[in-house]
Amino acid sequence: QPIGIFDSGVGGLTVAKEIKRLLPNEDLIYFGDTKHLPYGEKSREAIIGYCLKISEFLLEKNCKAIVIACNSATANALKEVLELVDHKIPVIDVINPVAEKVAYEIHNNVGVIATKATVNSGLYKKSIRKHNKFIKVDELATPLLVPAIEEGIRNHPITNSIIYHYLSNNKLKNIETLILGCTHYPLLLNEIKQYYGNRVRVIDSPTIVANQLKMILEKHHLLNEQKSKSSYHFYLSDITKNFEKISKKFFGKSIDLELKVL
Ligand code: DGN
Repeated sequence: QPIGIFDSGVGGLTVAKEIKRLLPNEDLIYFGDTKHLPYGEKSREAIIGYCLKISEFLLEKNCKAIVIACNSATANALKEVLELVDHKIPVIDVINPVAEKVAYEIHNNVGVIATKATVNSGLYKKSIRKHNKFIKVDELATPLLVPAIEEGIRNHPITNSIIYHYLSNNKLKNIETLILGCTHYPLLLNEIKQYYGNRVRVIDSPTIVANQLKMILEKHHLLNEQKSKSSYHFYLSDITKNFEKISKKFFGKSIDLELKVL
């Protein structure tokens, strides 16, 4: 049985890539809702509607676990996806495992950059402070980053200016730890690290999420122990050039991309 992973576009590939590395025997189905991108600008109701349709599709595909590889989807539709799935299979999100780890391991000021949909939900702050009331968490919406990444504008003065514009914001002035609260952002990790140098530690969210998935699969005896050639299947609600490019870079040239409008 495959693991189902979804995001609005290429962002979830940063999580899928880590899952592939950590769990090389597993088959993966990835759904990129490129037709409805960016989720970060959509209403809560719209995001819930997209996430429920995708989750139904992944259940039909007989997935043994679902990874919501999108912060905007987690922040707005986690409860609804959990209700739909109704404990039939595990659901892993990208906010709670990261928030929990940060709450226990970090003792300084934490900044979160994310889409508007995620920042408006306040879920990072709530989840971190549920475990650690003393941590200071500042969240900043950085909405121009996703369109730049989806346009494939990386390693470029335009993205560096956008990064400078956001990271120099007063809200993030005193942080010592940064959470990339959008699964697209690790694609700009080098540029973000360059801005900070050694001053700020950037949390490696995709690795935390992949480890959490592994732990949950182990707990439910769902890990695929046999060494076989794994299959990776990609469904997209709109096939875009940038998705083709990035998915091939992460998963190799021979992957299938299939159009699937839900
Ligand atoms: N990758 C998504 C996230 O983690 O929030 C959002 C991308 C988007 O659609 N704005």
